[in-house]
Amino acid sequence: MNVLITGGCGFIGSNLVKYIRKNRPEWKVVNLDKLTYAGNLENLSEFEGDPKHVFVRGDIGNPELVEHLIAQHSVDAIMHLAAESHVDRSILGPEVFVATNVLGTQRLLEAARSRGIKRFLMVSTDEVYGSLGPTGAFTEKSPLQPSSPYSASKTSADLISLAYHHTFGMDVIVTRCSNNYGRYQFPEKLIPLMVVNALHDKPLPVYGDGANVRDWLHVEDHCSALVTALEKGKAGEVYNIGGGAERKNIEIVKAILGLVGKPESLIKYVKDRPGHDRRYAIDPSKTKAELGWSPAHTFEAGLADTVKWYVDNPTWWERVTSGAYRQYFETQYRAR
Ligand code: NAD
Ligand code: TDX
Repeated sequence: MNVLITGGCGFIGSNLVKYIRKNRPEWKVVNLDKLTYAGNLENLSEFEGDPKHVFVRGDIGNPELVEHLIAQHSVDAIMHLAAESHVDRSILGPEVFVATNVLGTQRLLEAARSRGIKRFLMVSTDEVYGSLGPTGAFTEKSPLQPSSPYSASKTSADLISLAYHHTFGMDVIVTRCSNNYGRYQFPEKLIPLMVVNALHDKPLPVYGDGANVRDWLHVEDHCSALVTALEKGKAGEVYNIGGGAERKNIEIVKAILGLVGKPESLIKYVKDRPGHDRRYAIDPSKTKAELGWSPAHTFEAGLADTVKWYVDNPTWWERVTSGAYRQYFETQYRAR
């Protein structure tokens, strides 16, 4: 199997490349990534010189490049992860979210269609469903009610992908996953931001009353679900992916402080995120029943392992926060 992964240098993408190289060593991975601020090729430095990992810097919205890569590497399937992914950034500047997540996805689909790609896996999000009240969980049949420019752009990408199945008969699968956590997450998202701030004795900014709920999934469990969906999913179907670990933000922030041994006086309640979704909870029973997938990590153990990784790897996040990680592509990769 030759698989084109888009966004393979981001948080989930780099974990997915590692997961595939380890668990599907016979697969060839072509990693197409634009290396925006969120793309870090250094995450994959262990694969320098590995013929089964081909990195190409480029834009998903460049059909000539995508078509060329599909032909050159006899690509069988596409796993589409590239996106602008941060809700707060989408509030500050929505345009790039539409350009990449909506138009970029449509152009990628079109390039895939023109080259007869056998399977297209669209990595969507639980945020397409909008916000829940205190009870219940999203199923694949829940109405789509996105709130932020980010989630509206992901909903558009999700639906245009399904339209390529219904209209053109393309073999498309959509996965909708809950909040991921784990190694290599950019320190703008809740968990790594709080760890890094706590280690610097800086305030931990909690939006609103801190009682918003997210449903957490270890990134490695997401990767195993994506590979399972690619292998066993049915064309035109949507699969929810979640870890059954609902937590209030404030509970997570306090747990992180406990793990790094810092005082709760660092917590600072700040102005709420505009349009802040109150609660997400995913019902993954269809995915479990039809694909035979289940998560391997518990939240408490996974969080402790993740926090330890950030504590043990200050060089990784210092290079990310200082911007030094950008030099890696120039010196290690482009030079060759
Ligand atoms: P990320 O921001 O860490 O990584 C995104 C990657 O996409 C980066 O490497 C970036 O350089 C690349 N990219 C951006 N624009 C590009 C373009 N035009 N062409 C090529 N590459 C481009 O994101 P993530 O957290 O790893 O999320 C990956 C995917 O999973 C996204 O589609 C996101 O919507 C989805 N998702 C994320 C979560 C989560 O909790 N992080 C949950 C559910 C779904
Ligand atoms: O500084 C902060 N303070 C805070 O209280 C940050 C960065 C976040 N929060 C809150 C907002 C959310 O309720 O924590 C929660 C999680 O925030 P994020 O890490 O920004 O994630 P979220 O907005 O839930 O979106 C994530 O999950 C779904 C990913 O970023 C998306 O890409 C994915 O689709």
